[in-house]
Amino acid sequence: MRNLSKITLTLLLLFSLFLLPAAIPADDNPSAGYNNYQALTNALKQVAGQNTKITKLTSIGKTLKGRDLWMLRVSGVKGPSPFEKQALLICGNLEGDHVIGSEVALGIAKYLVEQYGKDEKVTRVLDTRTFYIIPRLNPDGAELFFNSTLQEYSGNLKPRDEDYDWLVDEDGPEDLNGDGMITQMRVKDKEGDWFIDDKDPRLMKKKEADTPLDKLYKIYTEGIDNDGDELYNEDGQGGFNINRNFPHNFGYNPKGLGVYAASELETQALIDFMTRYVPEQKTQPHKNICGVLLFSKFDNLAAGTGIECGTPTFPQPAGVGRPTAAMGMVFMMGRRRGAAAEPQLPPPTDPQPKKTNSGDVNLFTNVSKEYKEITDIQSAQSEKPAGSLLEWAYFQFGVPAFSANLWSLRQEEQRRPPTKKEGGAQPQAVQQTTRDRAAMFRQFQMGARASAQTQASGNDEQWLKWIDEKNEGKGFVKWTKFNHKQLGEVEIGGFQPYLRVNPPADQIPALSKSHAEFALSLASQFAEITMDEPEVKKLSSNLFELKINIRNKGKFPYVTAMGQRTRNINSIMLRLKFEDDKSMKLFGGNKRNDTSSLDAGAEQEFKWVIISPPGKRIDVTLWAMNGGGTTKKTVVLK
Ligand SMILES: [Ca+2]
Ligand SMILES: [Ca+2]
Ligand SMILES: [Ca+2]
Ligand SMILES: [Ca+2]
Repeated sequence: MRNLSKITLTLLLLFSLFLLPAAIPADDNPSAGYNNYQALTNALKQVAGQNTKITKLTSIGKTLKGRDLWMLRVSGVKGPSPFEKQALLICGNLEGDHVIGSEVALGIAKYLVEQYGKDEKVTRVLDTRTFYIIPRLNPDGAELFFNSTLQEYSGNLKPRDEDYDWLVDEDGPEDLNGDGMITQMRVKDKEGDWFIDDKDPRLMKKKEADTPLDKLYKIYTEGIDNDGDELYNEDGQGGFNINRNFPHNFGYNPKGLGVYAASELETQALIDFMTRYVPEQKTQPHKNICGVLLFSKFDNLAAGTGIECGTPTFPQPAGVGRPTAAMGMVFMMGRRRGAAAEPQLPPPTDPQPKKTNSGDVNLFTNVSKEYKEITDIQSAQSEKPAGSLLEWAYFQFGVPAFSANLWSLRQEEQRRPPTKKEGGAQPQAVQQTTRDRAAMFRQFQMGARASAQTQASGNDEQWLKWIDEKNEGKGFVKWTKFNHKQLGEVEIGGFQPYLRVNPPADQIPALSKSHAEFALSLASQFAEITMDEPEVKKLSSNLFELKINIRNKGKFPYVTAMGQRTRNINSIMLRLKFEDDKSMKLFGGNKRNDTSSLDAGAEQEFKWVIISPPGKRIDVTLWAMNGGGTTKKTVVLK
């Protein structure tokens, strides 16, 4: 009996050891140094509490799992109200796995609050501008980054039937080798599309016409076929990538069940925040947003300029014969593996604008140039967006919209002389760490030849090079044989989840600082509509001419060319109010004049002839919701 219980205990112990997920060493865990939802919430409350005169933390909505979508408003104490100042919306982490976006947005918020009243530029910009910072628009999806088993995934975890079999979330991936990560399985299969690279056995390459059949492999996400439909891990924890859910260039599929543009709570909350009408205020309080800065897997600052829409395609379920690096890849336009055939062509008569309006090209080009100067990020990887906030903000909301990828293989120009210590990297805002990964990364950036044009498999090669040369060989799970109960002998291996999406946390301070500087510069360029001192000319004893010049002192037009096309405009209004309507009359013209836009540096002259006894007063009001709010002046006719 004693022996038996000993054996049972040993067996139990062994069994429990087997069941325990092998946690990744803390040092190598990609989420080390990142904030999970609770930590982010605390951090935002702390930043807001540092200076309550200039901050306001509110929740713009809740996710399906009840998490708040935090929005921190930062606006200086001077100048007009936060609702009247031209505003920059900063939004990150729409793709669940792109957690770096939320960290940099948080870093910007910290920088603004800490430097207000200390740094001259921060103070000046905050006294004339408002920042709406929404660091994490997909907190449910982001929480996966902090799980004990790592799986790269972009969606928001809303249960969804991804393979249209009327079952929901019935076949997710499994960590078969117990290393705490969902990676890939490769299996010899004559019908496969992949073969092992001759030079690097880690690397899988797309088959060529002359590849021998016995060298071909199929690639699956790690796991078993739970529902016996011969598809592997085709329907795991569900949801939709918020950055593909916006109502412009949305990728629909007639078979799609229950997914439509702005179907997700997070998408709705953001659109509502930007456009909602508040009856008590008789206004749309956030229509003062003059530009959007997004942190996402798309990049139109270093990877290119302007916005060119991609072909909207509905995500296909993962499964047999379909090469996906992980379930998340299905949703990750930016990082889909391989030049997989994309049979869907854009509908020939799609009425949606898909390219930067020619009238706005210069604006985008100038901002990209400035971004590269400020951040020293000279290139980035990006695919073309479809259904992203980037597109909706520009093509529908009508404001300039920018997105920075923050972390991808880059090719840096060596513009500054190399420093001894870093052998070519420039140190400006880079934090020194014991291993100085930032410097190593920068060196790699200079050597890498990756670009948006590179094939996905080419990127894999570059990432392996980065792992070997700059990351101490860490980041790739070596292919190892595994006896799969359904597929027979397979090998499990591949890139560690999140490696190619989020940088090591020691990059966050430098990225935050450079992007805070860029955000400040971007916001300071918004249109500023001002009025010159009104000029009164006496034409006769009771006839006066009033002349008022309004001008745009900003570097951006009051309304983009795209905004004029979509008519999402708050026109510039100039209005006269007479002291005495009985004795004062307009000789032609109108008391209220509306102008739809004013180019950067442009001015417009308004003239009235007024019949009035001398000495009468006129109140002049200039109102420009996206140009600095209300300006009032009083004129005396004499
Ligand atoms: Ca299903
Ligand atoms: Ca695994
Ligand atoms: Ca299945
Ligand atoms: Ca499975």
